[in-house]
Amino acid sequence: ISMEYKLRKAIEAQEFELFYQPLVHIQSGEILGAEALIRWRSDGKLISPAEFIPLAEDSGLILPLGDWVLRTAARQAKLWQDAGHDLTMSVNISSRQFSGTDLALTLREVLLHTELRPGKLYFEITESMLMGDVSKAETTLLNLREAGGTFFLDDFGTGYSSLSYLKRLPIDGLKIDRSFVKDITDDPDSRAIVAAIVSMARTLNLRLVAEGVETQAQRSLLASMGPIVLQGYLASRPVPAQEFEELLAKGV
Ligand code: G
Ligand code: G
Ligand code: MN
Ligand code: NA
Repeated sequence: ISMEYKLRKAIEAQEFELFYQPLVHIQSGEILGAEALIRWRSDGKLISPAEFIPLAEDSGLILPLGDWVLRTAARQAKLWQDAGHDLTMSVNISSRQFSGTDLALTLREVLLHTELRPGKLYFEITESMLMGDVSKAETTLLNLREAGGTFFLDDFGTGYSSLSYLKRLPIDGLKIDRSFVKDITDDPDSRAIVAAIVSMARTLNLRLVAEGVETQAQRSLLASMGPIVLQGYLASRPVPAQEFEELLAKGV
């Protein structure tokens, strides 16, 4: 049986779950938001999105799957909002979803139905989705922003970032790729790259998240560089919603 067939069946059988990883204030550790990360529970074991997202993209199955992710994450965000938590919710958007025509429509509908506070739903997109036809990307972003979306560039620094498109496009923030964070304490080049990103973000008025923060040393160094939101195993791995609620109750 082909993997595509299994994936199609899994969508019908609703074998997917979202895990949530906290985004925290770098000094206080207060939970500011969550990134929704999809998991496939197949015969009791969890399959990583790294194994099926590429196939879902190639086959077009990412469209129904991405739709489910957005709706499910928004519904969860609403539950947490109703429980008194003021959190952002980040959702990864794949390139086919981004360039398709339905995303703005879905977003409008989702925001209308869930009554999430404005500006709380973040879309993570990658630099590669913006390259090529920048005018088209600009139109897409403006449509989505009008529908209520906020945009972060994921894995920032690994793509072909050009200052001109960062200035031109309606992007709200950057997520510093974890490959730079990983070496930040030992490698002067990584440190210099992160410092440059921090300075550029300040100039362009972009928010910053550091991905993959695993140690206190990385956290201290990042905290000394500027206002950066922390994400990574140091705070928590991605966890099921119920465990995320325990983090909200106990702190990270
Ligand atoms: O959570 P994990 O480290 O296993 O994620 C692996 C990759 O899969 C990451 O690049 C992540 O961005 C991507 N990913 C996780 N969840 C989703 C999702 O809901 N949609 C898309 N398009 N990608 C996702
Ligand atoms: O590509 P993207 O940034 O969306 O990937 C997110 C994934 O990165 C998460 O799903 C998670 O599995 C992984 N991740 C999150 N925090 C850490 C970390 O501190 N260290 C490592 N190695 N991976 C992480
Ligand atoms: Mn992401
Ligand atoms: Na990401």
